[in-house]
Amino acid sequence: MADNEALLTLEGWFSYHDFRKLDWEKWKAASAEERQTAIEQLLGLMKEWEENQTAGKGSTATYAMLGHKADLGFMFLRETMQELNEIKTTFNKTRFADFTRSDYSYISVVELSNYVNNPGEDPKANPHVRERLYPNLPKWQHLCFYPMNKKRSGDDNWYMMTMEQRRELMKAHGMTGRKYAGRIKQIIGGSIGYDDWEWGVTLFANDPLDLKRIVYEMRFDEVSARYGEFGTFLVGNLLTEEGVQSFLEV
Ligand code: 76R
Repeated sequence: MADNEALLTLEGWFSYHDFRKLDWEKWKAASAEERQTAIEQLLGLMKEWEENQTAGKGSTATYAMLGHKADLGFMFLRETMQELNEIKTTFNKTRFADFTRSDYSYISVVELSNYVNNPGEDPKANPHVRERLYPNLPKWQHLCFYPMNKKRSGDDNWYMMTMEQRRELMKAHGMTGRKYAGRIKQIIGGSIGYDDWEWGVTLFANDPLDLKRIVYEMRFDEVSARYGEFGTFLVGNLLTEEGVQSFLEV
């Protein structure tokens, strides 16, 4: 048992965000037949990802990303890191992958921290906890992803505070979060040891303004105002299997 209570995190599925750019010039120069083969291979993969989700062994989200940072955004949740790498390799072996470049990716593991818990119960036996550790990613209209740290600078050092102080701040954070119940679904991936930031935050919403509202409102919570440091933000629109054909039609 860890001496440091903060280390008593719960981990669920491993997570891989893959943000890809499409080489439109190359895509448009390809023959219609080549493009169709590539599209079918992509749709084939999407079907496999769907089957994996139906089998309860993971979950996948596919989004068309806005702006210059990426064209496609995939979020994969799987039981092992091996599977995450197989997904990457299988993807890269398709014809479709030849038209894309992975421009940004993020590795983490779905995490629940130990700031709010019910002492005495086996957390993994609780269906609500399991739902959060092994979430079915919702097919909501928008996804937002950004990485973040908790500050370690001068007097504002998250890691030098007591568990009680951190618990207090996280409680207030949770209260703000709860106001968005049913409108925002958030997945927190712990990425210490795996990637360049400490957490990867994924938010899903049907109303894109809810993404802006929650992130803005949280900026006023002490834990974000004082200790939050944020990386690059990406936002996307849901890309369904039906949407793929028209997205890629030239
Ligand atoms: O799990 C819980 O519901 C308990 C409360 C809770 C914890 C412990 C909680 C609730 N979060 C927790 C942990 Mn969160 N969260 C973020 C962001 O942009 C920003 O300022 C922050 C980015 C959002 C938008 C968000 C949403 N949360 C964390 C952690 C780990 C911290 C650590 O361990 O030190 C991070 C980095 C983080 C960041 N959070 C909620 C939400 C929402 C919507 C909720 C309410 C969930 C619910 O009640 O269903």
